[in-house]
Amino acid sequence: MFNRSALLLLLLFGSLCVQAQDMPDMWTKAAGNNTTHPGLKWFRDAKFGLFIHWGLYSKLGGRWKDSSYYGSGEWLMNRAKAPAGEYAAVAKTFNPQGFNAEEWAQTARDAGVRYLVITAKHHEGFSMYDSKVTDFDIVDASPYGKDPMKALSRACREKGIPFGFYYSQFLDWHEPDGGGNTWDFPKDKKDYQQYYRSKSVPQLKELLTNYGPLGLVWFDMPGGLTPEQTRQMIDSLRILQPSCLFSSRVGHNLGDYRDFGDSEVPPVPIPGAWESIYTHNDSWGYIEHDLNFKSPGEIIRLLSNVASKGGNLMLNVGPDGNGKWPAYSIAYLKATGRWLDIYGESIYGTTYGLIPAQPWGVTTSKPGKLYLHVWEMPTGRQLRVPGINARVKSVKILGSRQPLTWKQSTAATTIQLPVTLPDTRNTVLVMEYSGTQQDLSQLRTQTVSSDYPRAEVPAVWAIYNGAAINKLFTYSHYFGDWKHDNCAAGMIQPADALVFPLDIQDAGDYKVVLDYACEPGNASQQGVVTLAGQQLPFLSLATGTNNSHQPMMFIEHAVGILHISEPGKHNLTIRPVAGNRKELFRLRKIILQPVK
Ligand code: FHN
Repeated sequence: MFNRSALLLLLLFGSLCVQAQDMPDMWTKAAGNNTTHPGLKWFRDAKFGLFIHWGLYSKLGGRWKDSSYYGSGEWLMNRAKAPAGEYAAVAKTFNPQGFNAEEWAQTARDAGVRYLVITAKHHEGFSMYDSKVTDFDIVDASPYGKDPMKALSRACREKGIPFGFYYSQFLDWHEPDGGGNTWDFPKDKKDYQQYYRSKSVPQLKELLTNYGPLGLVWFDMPGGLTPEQTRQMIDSLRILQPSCLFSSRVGHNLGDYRDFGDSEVPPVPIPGAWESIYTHNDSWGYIEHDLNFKSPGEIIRLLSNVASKGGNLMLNVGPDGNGKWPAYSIAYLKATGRWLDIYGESIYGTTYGLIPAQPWGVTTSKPGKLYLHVWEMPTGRQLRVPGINARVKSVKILGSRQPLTWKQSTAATTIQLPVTLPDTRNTVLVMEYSGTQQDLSQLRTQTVSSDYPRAEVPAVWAIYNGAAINKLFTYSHYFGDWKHDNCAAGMIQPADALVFPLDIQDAGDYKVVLDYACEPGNASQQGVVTLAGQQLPFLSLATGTNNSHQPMMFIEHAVGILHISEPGKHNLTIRPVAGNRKELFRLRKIILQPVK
C-alpha cells in the first residue's frame, strides 16, 4: 500500500533541489592530448574507418577441438587455455589463398571508409607480416609464405585509403615474457621489460619502417610499462613517422586521440578527436557460427549517431582463414557505401550537431550548415527543429535539388517533409543558415512531441541531486561483446532525485515509462514520478542479477499516465520515497508515449 504521509513529506521535501551534479567528466573530458598532431585533421575528417581482425584464430573460426566458442573469436587460445606449442601448430595449415589485397581495398573503398586498420599481431602472438624479430610469422611459419600486409598497405595507398596497424603491445600468449599467458608460463617468472625489448618495440619499429606512411598505430590492452617507460617507447617510435597517430590504448593517457570502450558511444557530444569501435557481428575475429551482423540500417544509424557526437566510427570485419570476408560484411558495407554516396556530405568532415538529439533523429554540422538526420517521420510530416537561432537560408534533402518549405520562429523552425522520405533508414536534410548558430549540443532540455510514438530521454540528461550519480555499466552477453549502459544510480533517499528538464510541445495525456535494471534484492521499493503537479507512485520491479559477464536486464515499466494542459518547459522528477534502504534502481532512460 503506498504510504500517503511519505508522499506528502516527499512533495514538501521535493521542492528543495539540492546541488545538482554536473555532467560526469568522462563525458566532457576533451579527447586526446596532443591537439597539434599533424595527423588529427585527416583523422577527424575521415569519420568512418574499417577495422580488420585477421590471424590464426580466423582459421579456427570459433572452434577448438570439440568445443564452439561465442564472442571474441580472437581470444580462442586464451579461453581454451590452448598450450602455446599446440596452438602455434595452427600456423602450419594457415594458407589464405583466397586473400586478394586489391579486392579488400576496393571493397573498403566501395564501403565509403576513409581509413583501414588491420591486426599486425594480436594477443595470440602470431605476426601477420614478414617480421625479422621472430619466425612465428606468416612468412616463416605458414605455407602461405608471403607478406599480405605489404600487398594490402600498397593497395590501400593506391586507393587513397590511409592505412594503419593494430598492434597488441603487451598481451602475447605465445611468448613466455609476454602478457596474459599464465597457463603455460608462470606469471612470477615473466619479464615484461624483456618482452618489450626483444619483440614488442622492435616489431613496432618494423611496422613503422617497412610499410610506407602509416595513418595510425592502434595499440591495445596496455600493460607492463610505467608512464615514463610508455613515454620513452612513444618517443622512440614517433621519430620514425612523426605524422602517424597513436591510439589512446598505448596507455597512461598518452595517445593522440581517444578510443572509447568496445561498442561504446558517448551519450553526449565530446570535443576533440575520438573513435567508437564496433564489431560487425558479435566477434572481432572470424567465427563461423556467428551470423549476427548489423544491418545496413543499423550501421548507417550507428555511423550518424557517432558523428552526431563528433567522433569516428571504426567498424570491424573478421575475414576467415582463407582470406575471404563474410558475405554479409561485404554486402552490408557496400550498402552503407551506397548510402554515403548520397549522404556522405553529412558525415565526412563534419563535427557534432549543434542541437541535442531529437525525437526524429540526430544532427551533424559544418560551418553554415546543419545536417538533420531524419530517422523517424513525424505525424503530419512537420519536422520541428528547436534552438535554431541563426537565420535559415534554405532547407533541402541531400541528393535532391528540390528545396523544402520551412517556417522559422523563435520557438522552432518547422520543415514540411515530402509524403515519403527517400531513405527510411536515414534521410538527411541540409539546413543552410547565415549568422551564428549557438552551440546548444549540451542543452539538457529534451524535446517531447506527440508527433512520434515515443520520446526517449537518456538518464545522462537529467540533473542529479543528492547521492544520485551517473554511472556507466559495462557487461557482455557472450564474451568480449561488450555492452554499455549509462544509468542513474545511487538513488536511495528522497534527496537523491533526478530532474529531467523537458520541452513538451503538445498538450495531452502521456504514458510515463521507466527503463531500468533492478536486482531482486533492491526490488519492491517505492519511488514517485512527479510532473506538472501530478505524481505517479511506483514499486521497483526485479529484472535480474547482473555482473560484467552477465547481461544487465532492463524493463520498460509503465508507471502511469499524466496530463499536460500547458505545452512548454516542464520538469519531470523521479525520486525514492522516504524509508527506502537500498538503491531504487539503475535508470537508463525515461520514455513518454503520447496517448492516442
Ligand atoms: O582483447 C582485445 C580484443 O580481442 C579486440 O582486439 C578489441 C578491439 O577493440 N580490443 C581488445 C578488447 O578491448
